[in-house]
Amino acid sequence: MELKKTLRWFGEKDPISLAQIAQTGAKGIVTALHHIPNGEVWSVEEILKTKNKIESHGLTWDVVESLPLHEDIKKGKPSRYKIIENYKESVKNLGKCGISTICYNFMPVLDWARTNLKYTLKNGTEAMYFEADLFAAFDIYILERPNALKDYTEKQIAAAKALYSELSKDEIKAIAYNIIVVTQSFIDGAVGEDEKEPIKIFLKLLAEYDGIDKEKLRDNFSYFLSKVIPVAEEFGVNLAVHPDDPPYPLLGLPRIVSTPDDFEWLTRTCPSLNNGITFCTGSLGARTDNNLPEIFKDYADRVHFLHLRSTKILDNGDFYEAEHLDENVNLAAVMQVIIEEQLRRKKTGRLDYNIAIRPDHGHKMLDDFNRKSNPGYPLIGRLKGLAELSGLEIGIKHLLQSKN
Ligand code: CS2
Ligand code: MN
Repeated sequence: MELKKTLRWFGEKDPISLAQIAQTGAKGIVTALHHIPNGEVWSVEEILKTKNKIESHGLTWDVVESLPLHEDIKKGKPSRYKIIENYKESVKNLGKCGISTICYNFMPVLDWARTNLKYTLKNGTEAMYFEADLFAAFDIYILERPNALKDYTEKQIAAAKALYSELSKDEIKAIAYNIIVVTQSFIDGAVGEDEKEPIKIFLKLLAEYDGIDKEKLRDNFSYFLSKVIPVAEEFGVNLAVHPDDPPYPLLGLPRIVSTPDDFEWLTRTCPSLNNGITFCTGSLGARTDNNLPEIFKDYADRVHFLHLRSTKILDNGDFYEAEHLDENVNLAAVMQVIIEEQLRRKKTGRLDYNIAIRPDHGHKMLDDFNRKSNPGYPLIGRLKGLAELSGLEIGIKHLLQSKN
């Protein structure tokens, strides 16, 4: 009885192939139909094409990441009706094809946010870094977001100003592009020719959330779940929301999947176990007040998928993605509660005890520098993470068995 080891594959455009992934020790694939525009139906035919391709490499398609949520759903626009109908159709089609776990997120405008995608660590590997003052400088001085000053302390504003004054034009552009293009590529893709255009588009996207506070966003989330979860139940599909990354509000946008209080709300608003969680330790671990093994235990029965990696938080509010078993997240403690949950599921006859895990992001290292990859998704760095997690699982299982 093993946890299902998976790696993410970004489809045909991913510079890393299924043939390469098949050699890493992963048995399963996490992917999406990236060629279908957000909001449109995933047909059985399209799902099966990808499923068959994956299976031809001796792998299985275990998790969809992501069946993305159109911004109109998060904003609660009237157009959400049709988009949610399409979402329900995709859920149904995935269920029919035997793909029963769907990861998605409910972060407005942004997905994960970092200021530096290539932070070099002492050993020469590269990690992704979030510099709090630089993010504030981006918000206040590069974006010039209206009302941005209200969201920072005087000390933060002074630090942001000092940082900004030292930046060259190229550096400013690079930071804006890192933050905007990376996050936006997860929304709609394209940015135009005009240099300033990404900033203009981005500000417009932010402005569309004027008047949408935490309560309103929760209402819109609740509405979505009330429509989709009954279909998920009927077709044996589990939805698994990914936590906010980082787990706190950014750019004046509310974030509602960050803390135990949020999970409590999520469970209360839609108690069905098909309304589940992607337990991402790297994201949740970017807050020191999130006790990960405790949160996991409280919501274990609705964790359908896991992203496992660590985060190193610095005193000044910065953080970076640490080695998988390192630093602020105690992955051994988390692995132990995962295994206990797996045993509990087995005992109580639940069929979904081989929970899928993936190493989430990885450091760029060694041969990764000779090969293209999406930010956070190099081959060797993730292979290393997967191997470490597999060893941890076997070690903890061995210890638990010898105790009993
Ligand atoms: C993912 C996120 O790449 C990642 O780190 O965790 O981009 C995203 O939030 C998830 O895919 C869920 O939609
Ligand atoms: Mn994650």
